[in-house]
Amino acid sequence: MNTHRYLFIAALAVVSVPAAELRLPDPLTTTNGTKVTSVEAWRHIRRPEILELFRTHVYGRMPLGRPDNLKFETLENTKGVMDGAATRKQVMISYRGPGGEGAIKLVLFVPGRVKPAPCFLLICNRGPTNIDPIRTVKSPFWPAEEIVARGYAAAAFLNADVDPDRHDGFTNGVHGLFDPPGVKRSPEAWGTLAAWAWGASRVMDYLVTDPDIDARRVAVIGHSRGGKTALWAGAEDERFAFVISNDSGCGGAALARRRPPKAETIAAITRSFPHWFCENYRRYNNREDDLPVDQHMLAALIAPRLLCIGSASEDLWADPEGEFLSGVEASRVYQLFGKDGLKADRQPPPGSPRQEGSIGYHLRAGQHGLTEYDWKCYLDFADRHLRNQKPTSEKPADPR
Ligand code: GTR
Repeated sequence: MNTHRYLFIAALAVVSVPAAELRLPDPLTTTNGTKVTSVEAWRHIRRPEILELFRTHVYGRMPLGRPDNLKFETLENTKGVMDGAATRKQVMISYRGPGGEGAIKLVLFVPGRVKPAPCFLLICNRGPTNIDPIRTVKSPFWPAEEIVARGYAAAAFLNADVDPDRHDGFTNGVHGLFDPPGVKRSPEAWGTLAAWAWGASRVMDYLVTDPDIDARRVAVIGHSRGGKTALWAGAEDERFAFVISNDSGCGGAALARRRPPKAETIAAITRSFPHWFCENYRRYNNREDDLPVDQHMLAALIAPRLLCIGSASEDLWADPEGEFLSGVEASRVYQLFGKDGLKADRQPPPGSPRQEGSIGYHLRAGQHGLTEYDWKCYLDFADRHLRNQKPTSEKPADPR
């Protein structure tokens, strides 16, 4: 190898692809090259096309929506918890497939003074103690007391109830229940992130039946692998009015094409977590430019609904700037709806959240995590944009 070529490769290895040279696919040009200039064309042509591309190449296709046999069983309904501020409910959401039965246990605190209440649904990927219903442990990962004090219901479930976070050849969790037995998996079959997103939609199926909840104002929130899941849940299920991606990184909000030196890449993530995505995704290992989508198009699938992207300054593995740029690039789709997306052309410094438009962004000083500060940003954003979204008596339809 000659020296020039060597230097060129060395330079590539330490600098991410500059924004102007990213050659991102255009959310507003259809696969056959037509420009999308109306909400109708977005809704009926380009949005379904992008959704299908993400199913085929990234997350895989869910084999079913709401199972006919979905059941809700209220295990507990206790008024006057949290010093009288809330009612605690625990609900078992169960389903059956050819491979057996499964269930998600939902923990829900409803504020006594707001009915029906808007709700934050946390996809918890950090074990049961973080969503302790009894509140012996009050984890900053789920500050249920603060959420309730702000007038929102706090709901949470464990991702592992839906599908354990282990690569076992897709035999456990909902894959084992619903995937046709004895049939070779398609390269587009759903991975574990899609399974968790499916679980979030089943929780939504319950929330629309609970008169204490205003199902038109439900936020879905997740951290890291949970943040990737929240984005995909919001893309697949438009009943979520607000989607929150906290430090979601690669396969979440971060642009795959940027490849900054310390960030996770498609090759790295499909090596460490082969079960998260569909099999096709690994075809783009070190070939990000060939992907027909990038993650700003996932953010765009949330339009015109509310979206918050949170990053942490030392969380280079998640590429904070790439997460920010997704929000910026998705904004053009919000503009099509006559809305501001993310009102910032430069990544704001730590501690200066941008919350003016329908896409919020904040950079927190510090490391990877979902902290009280992150929650404060999301609750502030909700106070500004979600709280006054008119509650209606009409329930949103199940998209499937
Ligand atoms: C990391 C993984 C990330 C992120 C994170 C998490 O190990 O590489 O993509 O999802 O785990 O979920 O905390």
